[in-house]
Amino acid sequence: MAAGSTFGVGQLVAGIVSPSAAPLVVVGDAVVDRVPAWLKDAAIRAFGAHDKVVLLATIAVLVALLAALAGVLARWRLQAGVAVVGVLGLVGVVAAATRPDATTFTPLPSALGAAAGVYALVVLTRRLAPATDARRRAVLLGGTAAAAVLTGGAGQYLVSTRSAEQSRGRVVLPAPADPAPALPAGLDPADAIASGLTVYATRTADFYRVDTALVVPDVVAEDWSLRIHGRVERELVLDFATLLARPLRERWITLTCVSNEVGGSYVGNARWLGYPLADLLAEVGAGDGADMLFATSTDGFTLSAPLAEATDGRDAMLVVGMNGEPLPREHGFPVRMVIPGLYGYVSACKWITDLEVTTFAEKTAYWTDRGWAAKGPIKTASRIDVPRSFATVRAGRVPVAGVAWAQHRGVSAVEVRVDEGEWQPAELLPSASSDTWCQWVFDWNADEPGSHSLQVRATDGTGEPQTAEVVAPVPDGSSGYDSVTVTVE
Ligand SMILES: Nc1nc2c(c(=O)[nH]1)N[C@H]1C(S)=C(S)[C@@H](COP(=O)(O)O)O[C@H]1N2
Ligand SMILES: [Mo]
Repeated sequence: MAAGSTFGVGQLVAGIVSPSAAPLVVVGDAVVDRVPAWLKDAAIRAFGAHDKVVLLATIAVLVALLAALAGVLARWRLQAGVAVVGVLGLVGVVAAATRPDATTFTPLPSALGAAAGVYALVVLTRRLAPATDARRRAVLLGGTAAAAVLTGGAGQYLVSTRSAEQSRGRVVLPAPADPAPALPAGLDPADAIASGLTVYATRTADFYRVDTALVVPDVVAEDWSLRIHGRVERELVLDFATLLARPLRERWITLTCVSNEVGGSYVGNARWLGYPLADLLAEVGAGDGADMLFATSTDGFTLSAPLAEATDGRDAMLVVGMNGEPLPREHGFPVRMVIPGLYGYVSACKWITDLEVTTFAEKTAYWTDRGWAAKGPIKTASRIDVPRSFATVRAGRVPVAGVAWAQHRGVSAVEVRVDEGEWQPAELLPSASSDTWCQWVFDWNADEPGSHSLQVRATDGTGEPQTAEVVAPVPDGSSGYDSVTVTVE
């Protein structure tokens, strides 16, 4: 009963403080962070997507056993029982205080929950002397249980209204002060799309997702804030309402992952609504020898973005909207970064909560510590979508089509060659800006039956052709020509 009170009160306080501060959740997260990699891998192998549920259930069973022990001990010596509940509370408090996103309030649910547990244990032990009559016993135990269920239920209700999904439902994005340009005519030619060409504007539901988060971070917009500090003249703490009240800019920008293989699908184009990073950095007086923005997300992920690219006039933004809607949770709700021209791992911090103006000499970020380059400009790339590799096509005119990107430099030409022959120009379709990919189409006169290879290459806006050098994604992005093999009948 005392343990029940602990969780009831803990949940209620978590409902007020923050859902992720609930005692069971902080302990679970702390365990996930501390278990050795081999055990983590074994758990994922054994339980798959249920690993988190199994972990929480295991902790709950352990706590229930310890609670029973505390109850038995308390009958013998009250202090011994109190000590067990106290130690449990302390474990919760320490776990809470050491979360990467901990605030002064994070340990509160565990601390107040433990206090309630100790109080219940003391009162129940004193009043439930062996001679207590059955009615009085029932009233005391029933009352404690009801109080635990009521506080826990109220806490659960508060937690649900404070979940990120509910918070997202409450967000009303303002109209952009500086809207995205209308898309040019001639995109998405119907016949090429029908045969498999990627659409220019990626649907949000189809947008690739890459991150290190085991579970999507649950960030409530009303609780969110971003601290901008480091080599600045004045620190700034920005909350969500203040950010939305600023004049926002909307732009089409194509995101690409550094781990995208040649011909791969970790690339997508969306309409992002946000506030210019350059304006924010000017406001705080960023400088003092800084050359890097060190961004941290609520779940502890970090990235290093070169300051030069964030402030050179391109549409580097603190983003709140994607395709006319609040950011989806898995794409960083409530706020993420986007910098055109840089791979996501050095520019697109989701669930961002801290931005330090610093130097590459002073700090290294998550992926750099794991062998990836500290800076990640996007390499010029092109991809063949149609025909699919190993397709069989009828002899005659065969439509070939795909996409090409060289964000911020733009794509000036796309060429196709058949069986490593002469490069022939493809038709480049228009795009919103040099910060997005563009579609291309090529009419192949396939008159020779048999197996043929098709290759593509793009030239960027500076006139530099895409490199033929075949390299794997590690450490700074893949390169080489995309190719497909088709059979002409
Ligand atoms: N917090 C956080 N932000 C992150 C990452 C991450 O693991 N955690 N991954 C980055 C990488 S590698 C890429 S490619 C982009 C992908 O953004 P998307 O999932 O919205 O497509 O997010 C970037 N931002
Ligand atoms: Mo990435």
